[in-house]
Order: sequence, then C-alpha cells, then structure tokens
Amino acid sequence: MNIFSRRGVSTPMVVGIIVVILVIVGVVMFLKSTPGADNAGVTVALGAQNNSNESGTAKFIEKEAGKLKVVLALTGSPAGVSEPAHIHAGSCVNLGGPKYTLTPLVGGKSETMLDITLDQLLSELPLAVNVHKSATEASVYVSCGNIPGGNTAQEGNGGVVPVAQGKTYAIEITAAGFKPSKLTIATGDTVEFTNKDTIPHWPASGPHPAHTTCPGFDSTPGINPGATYSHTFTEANVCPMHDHLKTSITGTITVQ
Ligand SMILES: [Cu+2]
Repeated sequence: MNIFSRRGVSTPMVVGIIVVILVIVGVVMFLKSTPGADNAGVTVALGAQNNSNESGTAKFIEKEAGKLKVVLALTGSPAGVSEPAHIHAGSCVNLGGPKYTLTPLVGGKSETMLDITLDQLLSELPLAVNVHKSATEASVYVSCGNIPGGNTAQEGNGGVVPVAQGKTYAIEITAAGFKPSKLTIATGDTVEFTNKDTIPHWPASGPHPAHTTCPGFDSTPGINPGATYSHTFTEANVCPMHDHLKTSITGTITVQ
C-alpha cells in the first residue's frame, strides 16, 4: 500500500494528472517558441563603404517583450576576420558615436539580443547600423545602413517585413570614360563601377580634388583593371563625378 491510496487517491489517477499537466506545459512552451510569435520586424539594407564590397542586411526582430534580436548578414566579408558593429547615432554620411554595441561579425554574420523594444529603438532615430573593418582598424567603415523612420515597414503580427532594398546600377569605365556617364537613381540605390580598362581609374564625387559634393563617393585608392567599386547613395543630390586620376573623364549621378 502506498501513500496515495492511503489518502483515497489511486496511483493511476496521480499519474494521469501529472501527464495532463505536462501536456499543457508542453503546448504552452511550444506556442511561445513558434517563430510566428515574433510580433514586429524591420530590415535595413547595408551598403558597402570605402571600396569594401561588403553589403547585406540588418534585421531587427522583436522576439518577446523588451527583447530585440539584431541579425547582421553581409556578403563579401573577409574570412576569419572579426568585424566590430554598432548602432550609431546619426546617418551613414554623418555618423555619430556608437549607442548600442552589436556582436562582431565573423564570416559576415552576427546575432545580438538587445534589451529594448523596436519602438524604443525607433524613438531614438536618426540611427545607423555601421560595420567596422576590424578591431585594429575600427576607424575604417566597411558597411553601413540608415535605420529608416516614418516609412519603416512594420507589422503588428506575423514577423519580418523586408524594407525594399535599393537597386544596383552598373557603370563601366573604359579608356573612353564612364559608360553610362549620366545616371539617375533613387536614394538608397547602389552604383557598381567596373574598371574595364588596362590602367587604374578612380571614380569620385566632384569637385576635384576635395570630392565633397556627395560625401563617401570616392573609390580611393582607385580601381585596378578588372576590379569593382560600389557606393550606396543615401541622400538626394546631383553628384558630379570624375576620374581622380584623369579628370577629363566626367559624368553625373543624379540621386532622387
Ligand atoms: Cu578628384
């Protein structure tokens, strides 16, 4: 005779109650862990900086109350290098100090859990996600994306809604110059220059030699034959461009 039957409760009944409780706990845990429970998300396009060819996305996913998961994914990252990343104040063209430290990228990937809500983060705009070349070369930025404000794609239910990423346009450089030499793009679009000549070329924003009209548009130290340089234009402007090595080669990129 055991203790349960002494109190008038049979052993099978106790086992049955325990099984029912375990099933309920299991169902609740399963529902909480279902990916569809993510209740909001934002995706930010990260554009290559300083000739890095490293671009990709930063995804902000609100997993649960007060927790924001940040997933960074870049292509073109060098293997085996740890790349520091932060959410900075300001925008990519006018970057302020770091406000939130993200897990350094390894192989172009990182995940961070921040103790804030998406709404709290967006209340601190302007902000930008910025990736640094390495711990020892943190002053060199390799990829950046502005966290968008009013037109941010968000949804109350059902997970991540990607923000439309910018298009990429190609300009070839030959001995004859830029092809095309005039291009109209939208804010957030990227232009990839490919050097099809046999000598180096150095596309950059006007005016020569300061390159300041469209800050950051400067392929320093130039593009070798066969190589490429990409720049994402984040602000509306008319950007005169030239070859810093041969200033008779000119063109215009209009960012609308
Ligand atoms: Cu120049």
